Amino acid sequence: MNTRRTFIKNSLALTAGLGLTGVSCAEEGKTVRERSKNPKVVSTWEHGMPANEGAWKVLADGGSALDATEKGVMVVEADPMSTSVGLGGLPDRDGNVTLDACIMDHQDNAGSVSFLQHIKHPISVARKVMEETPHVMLVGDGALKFALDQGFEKEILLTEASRKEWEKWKGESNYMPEINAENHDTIGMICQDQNGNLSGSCTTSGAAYKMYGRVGDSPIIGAGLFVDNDHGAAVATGMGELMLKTLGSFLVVELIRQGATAQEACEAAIQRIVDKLDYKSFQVGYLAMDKAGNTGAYAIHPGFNYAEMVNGSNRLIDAESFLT
Ligand code: SD4
Repeated sequence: MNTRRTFIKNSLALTAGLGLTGVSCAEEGKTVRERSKNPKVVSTWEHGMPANEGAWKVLADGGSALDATEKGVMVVEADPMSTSVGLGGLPDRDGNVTLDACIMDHQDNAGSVSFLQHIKHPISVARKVMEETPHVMLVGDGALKFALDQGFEKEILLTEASRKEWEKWKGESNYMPEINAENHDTIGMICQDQNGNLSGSCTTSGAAYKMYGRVGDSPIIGAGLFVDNDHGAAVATGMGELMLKTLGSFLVVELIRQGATAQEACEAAIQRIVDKLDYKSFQVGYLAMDKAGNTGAYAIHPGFNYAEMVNGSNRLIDAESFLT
């Protein structure tokens, strides 16, 4: 029987498994963390640096974590030089740029779009899905129709540079996603505002040269992003199939909820992949923040980094990894 008593017992077993000792507990198995009210933003990869600056403008003005996390990743979506997100994203194997994005606020609201074409800011469409529809997720033509109805403009997202890369790829047509491709992959961002609220966003053009219709982890709530304002938030980057099979971002936040630090939770979620899946040829990176503003990050391979901005100061930090 699945009783609360069983749950607490399981939580304690998990907590013990993580080696969590010496934490203060208001209730068995629960770590007590004070909510931080010092705004903070973290986001994946080097392109997180300009994205954080975008988010910071909102946070420094006393804006919400939700507005900040949308505005922050929009900087990268609009950058044609970033070939893994929005405009200029590398296409699928048939030459279509198809985008995935999701957003989650501090009240457990979520919105997502997937397999969306022709719209430069999928994150803003995801937010509209969250705020203007009774649904969480719209895909493909339905997502495009909704975006156009909402006043978004149809644009050509395949840049000349990305088209040339695709033409080159077609020579061999070998689908083998690169580890840490150009050091910018999906952008995932977590913001905390002056009220201590957490929100997160995740946006990508997905794996370059994927099959037409392929959807990764990034638009899937719990895989590419999860926010639980009472405990913490997590985002993922890398080979989406691995996060989908382990529901990685949810797992990270759930472990934080059960008492792990953000760092321990990211490490445990990578360990889950290592224990169960063929991981050696693929990169996955998790980035997490708990409600006290503590961050954690961990990857399978070296090379994953993230940008952290607090008190107006932005810096790039190398994450640790399972393989060295
Ligand atoms: C995805 N996590 O769609 C994203 C980005 C990616 O290789 O594919 N990177 O899986």
